[in-house]
Amino acid sequence: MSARRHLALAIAIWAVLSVAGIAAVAGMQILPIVASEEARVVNGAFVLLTVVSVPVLMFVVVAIVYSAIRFRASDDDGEGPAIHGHGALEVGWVVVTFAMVIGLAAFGTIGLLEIRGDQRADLEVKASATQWAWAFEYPDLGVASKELILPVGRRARITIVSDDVIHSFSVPAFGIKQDAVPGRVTQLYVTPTATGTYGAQCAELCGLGHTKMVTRVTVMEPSEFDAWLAQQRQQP
Ligand SMILES: [Cu+2]
Repeated sequence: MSARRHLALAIAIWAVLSVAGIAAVAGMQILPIVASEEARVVNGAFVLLTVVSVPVLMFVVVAIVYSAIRFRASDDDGEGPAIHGHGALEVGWVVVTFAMVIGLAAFGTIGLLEIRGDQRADLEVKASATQWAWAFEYPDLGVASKELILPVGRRARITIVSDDVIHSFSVPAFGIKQDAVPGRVTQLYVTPTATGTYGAQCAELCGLGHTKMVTRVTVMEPSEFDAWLAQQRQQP
């Protein structure tokens, strides 16, 4: 078989495996739980990275396996002919990888703007981190809570502060994580899309009690949220 036919066959195998691999992962939910607008964007980024990496993986696998099978030498341990530069291959390599990196950076920027670009919020929440607990306040509503309660479909701005060391507020189901830095105020936005109870945890090693620095996030219907607020206000 000529070199050209080997190349054509290898490209055909690569194309078939790439299309099959992309079909298997496209539209997949990679995050275990997607319970916010932000998590949907983050999941989309994971899916795109996986889709883009399939042809790259198949390129490496097909090149190695095809070469190992078709060009193996059973009784010859000499080195093959030396290969010198290949202009078109080198230019193609640089152009394709450059386009992939710039394309992914552009996609990531659009996703980041979708998550954090809009500064508007329907609800203000202040999250305070201390060794080793979270506390939440709703400054406009005059309510405080040990757990985070949010109404579904409303965009909340969570302002995060720390009194002692660096912590990190992370809600995997919402696809969000933000450091709590002493002396600094950090923020994140979340728009829950599904009612339910989710876990929140500190995601920055902050001392002996770090692993116990967990709390719950409950997403309610707006009417239930209003009832919860009224109930909290009645408590002394
Ligand atoms: Cu911690």
